[in-house]
Amino acid sequence: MSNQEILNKLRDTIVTQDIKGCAEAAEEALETGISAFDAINGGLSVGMKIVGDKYELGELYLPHIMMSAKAMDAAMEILTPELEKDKAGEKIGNAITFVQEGDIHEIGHRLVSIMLSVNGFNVVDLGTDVSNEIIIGEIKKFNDDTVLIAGSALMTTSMQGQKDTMEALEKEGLRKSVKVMFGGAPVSERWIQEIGADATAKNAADAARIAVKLMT
Ligand code: HCB
Repeated sequence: MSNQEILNKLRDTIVTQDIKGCAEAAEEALETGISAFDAINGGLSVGMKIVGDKYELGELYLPHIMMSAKAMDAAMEILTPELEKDKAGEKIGNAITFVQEGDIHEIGHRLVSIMLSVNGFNVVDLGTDVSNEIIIGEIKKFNDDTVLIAGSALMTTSMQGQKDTMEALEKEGLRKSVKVMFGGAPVSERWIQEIGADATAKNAADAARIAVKLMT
């Protein structure tokens, strides 16, 4: 089987919610020499995008999406240790990652957290549904040392919380020491400018590249 066929298999097992098949395809990808990174970006993420589109068209329903997410988890369990093997030796800095309050979409957030960690960040992962009080509390633990925050929001409602985070940073006098990157499907460059954040990224690899740039 060619590399592209294996990537397609990863994609299709996400779309058809084939949890066991997805884990097997992840193993097969690694055995064939496909990097964990390519398996995620060229296979799993492509599948998840198709699932999202099908959900929007009413061709798939919530239970299907939940099963696709489980298939992604099964593959990520196999691929994550491989990503961590490529961890950069050089330490870039500290990063706090989270999903905004009210939002439990964690797949993209987890990918971003992993990619930051692999690229030299010491990552404090606060998980999903995180309030601004908790975010501010974590930032304060760094005592004015520069820290990157990388927040995700997948819904237009939770995206509003990013604006509140910016206001809280200003109010607490923390804005100067914090680099702010926000992402998630609804987040645009225009939104980033509107709320006065520093950057966004379309995927986890870009997020890591941009984060390194912001911190160096
Ligand atoms: Co969910 N859901 N969902 N969902 N869901 C979305 C997000 C909709 C767009 C689907 C739709 O209606 N078209 C929609 C939001 C609409 C809106 O507000 N505009 C939606 C809705 C409405 C809901 C519920 C309210 C449904 C309901 O209950 N009626 C509910 C919300 C619950 C809640 O959060 N309170 C819900 C639930 C679910 C699950 C649980 C079934 C499941 C999540 C499972 C999980 O995470 N464990 C789910 C999923 C999977 C999706 C879709 C299909 C895919 C999201 C995903 O994982 N994408 C999504 C449709 C879509 O996005 N097109 C749909 C794949 C990842 C890899 O992409 O964009 O998250 P990503 O991350 C990228 C990128 O954005 C960037 O890098 C990542 C990696 O490449 N990035 C960053 C992300 N964060 C970054 C941070 C940075 O600093 C920088 C870059």
